[in-house]
Amino acid sequence: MENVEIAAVLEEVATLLEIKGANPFRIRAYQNAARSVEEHSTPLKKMVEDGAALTELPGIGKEIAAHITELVLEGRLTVLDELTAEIPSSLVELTRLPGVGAKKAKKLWEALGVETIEDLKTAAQAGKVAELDGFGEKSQQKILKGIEAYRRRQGRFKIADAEQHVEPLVAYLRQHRAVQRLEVAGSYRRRRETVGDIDLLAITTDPGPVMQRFTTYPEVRKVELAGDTKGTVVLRSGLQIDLRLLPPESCGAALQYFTGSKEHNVRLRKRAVTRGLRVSEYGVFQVTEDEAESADPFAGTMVAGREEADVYATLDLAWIPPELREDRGEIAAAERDALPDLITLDDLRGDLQMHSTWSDGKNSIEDMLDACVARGYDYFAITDHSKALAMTGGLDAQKLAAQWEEIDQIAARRSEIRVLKGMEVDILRDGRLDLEDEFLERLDVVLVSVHSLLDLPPAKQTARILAAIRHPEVNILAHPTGRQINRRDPMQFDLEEVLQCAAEHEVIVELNAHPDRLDLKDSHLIRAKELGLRVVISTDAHRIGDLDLMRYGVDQARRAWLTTGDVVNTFPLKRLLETLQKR
Ligand code: DGT
Ligand code: CA
Ligand code: CA
Ligand code: ZN
Repeated sequence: MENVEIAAVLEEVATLLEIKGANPFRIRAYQNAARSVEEHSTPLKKMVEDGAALTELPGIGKEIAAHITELVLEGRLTVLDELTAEIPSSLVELTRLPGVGAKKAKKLWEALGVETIEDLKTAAQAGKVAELDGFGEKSQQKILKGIEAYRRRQGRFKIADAEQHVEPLVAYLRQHRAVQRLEVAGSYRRRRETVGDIDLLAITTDPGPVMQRFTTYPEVRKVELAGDTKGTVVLRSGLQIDLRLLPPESCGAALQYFTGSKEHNVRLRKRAVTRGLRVSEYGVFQVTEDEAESADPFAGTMVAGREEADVYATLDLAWIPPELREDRGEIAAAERDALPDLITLDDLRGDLQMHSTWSDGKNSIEDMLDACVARGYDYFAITDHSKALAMTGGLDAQKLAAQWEEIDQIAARRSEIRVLKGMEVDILRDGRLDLEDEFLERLDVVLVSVHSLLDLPPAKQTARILAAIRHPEVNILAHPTGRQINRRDPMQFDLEEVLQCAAEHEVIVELNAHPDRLDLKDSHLIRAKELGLRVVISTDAHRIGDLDLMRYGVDQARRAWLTTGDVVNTFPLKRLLETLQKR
């Protein structure tokens, strides 16, 4: 159990006591203890295990020390259990809404039976909140607005959306003379598909003016915290930004620590302890037993801190690419010097899914060709929709044949790149394909995908997809789960069975690089690789600019440990064509 988790439990007890109407001194004691625990740099869990006196910490008396010990050793807390037997613990969340304190939460619960945010929304929409003593129409509206904003905050930003806000902020901060270095850490640096918040790191010997510049950034809507070493703001977009200020000698250690993931860091720290080292955001320190428990984060002898690679090196590990830092075996691999040689954007030689004006794309085939040449590709595939997608102007066999004539003409003039004839063929309800076999046979690359009836019963959906990928002409299963991040859940079907069948029939699975899709996602790709499947990273471009989305796909591929050998569009043309020529 981490210090932050202990602090959160103490905070929860404080809020429940407040709702209950307990003695204010008692409430304050829990709040102070929570803050003290959160700020303490040694894990309290370790202190408990070593029998150290928790009462040495500021704000921690005998009673709360006993609670922390119980929490660490038992994983539960009697006083919390007693409180939640009386008061629903979901009321704590209610108090995070603007205008709802402990007293009001209690009133809403007692008078209207409101226990959750959802209950509160229903009651407010029915006008019941306005009727309560001490609320009124105005505060009812405020609550409804607050719920909306809270929900939005809970939501995670897609990485591409976050970039829109992060890049200008980073540029703005780097302009400041006191900023020696500025890096983005957290899930953003690990290139997760969505981010909860942004963790910035500024290296400076003059923190005051840097914090000042941060909090006065024009896009800031709210300053949550502006301390000496840490600041938090919420931008107008709703994106929360944490900024930490550190001295140059801690730069690498801070970058390591705040990049996470938390699970990765926990494993790393365990490794450090067995070597008599203490790893924190300030550095790696050789410590005696006493120093290991010291409240001074610089206790002991500093053995690393300035460079991130040194943090790993002092733990006898190779530097680990951020995308791998999810505690999925990367530390064991780094120990054996067996980290994968991850794919990079430069490794890609082509793009195998894009649309043109023949269906719903915005650019002509030749425009797309120019754009692919500009990106240094050796080949690309035009893969317009088939006729079942009527709204996209999907092509029937006759139109497809006409498209081939155009492709042949262009190819005759433009030998600098190879245009592959492809199609994104719809998988019909019963698993048949939306194009006749004699045309499928003549395509260079056949993609199949589900665009309709995404909510078939799982067994039917699975059978439908299996039937399609068993077709001997099929090369690629495009955007296999159909999800759209933060918008549409993946289809319900047996992905494992589909992956196994794809492996058996030499069907390549797509990693759709569009940041709204990223489908398959990292964990699925890891499984695909285990099953010996090949992957293709494609942009699904509908206009020239979309071709640049490739990098999001590469990020996701790196998170899945993929190398060039796993990804077919890193292959030279000849090898790619052989791979597409099944059987
Ligand atoms: P997010 O923001 O939900 O997308 O995910 P992260 O990974 O960016 O998480 P965040 O912002 O809460 O924290 C940033 C990094 O700081 C995290 O990846 C690792 C580090 N960190 C935060 N809390 C703890 C902690 O309690 N223990 C350890 N070891 N590291 C932590
Ligand atoms: Ca974060
Ligand atoms: Ca954060
Ligand atoms: Zn599609």
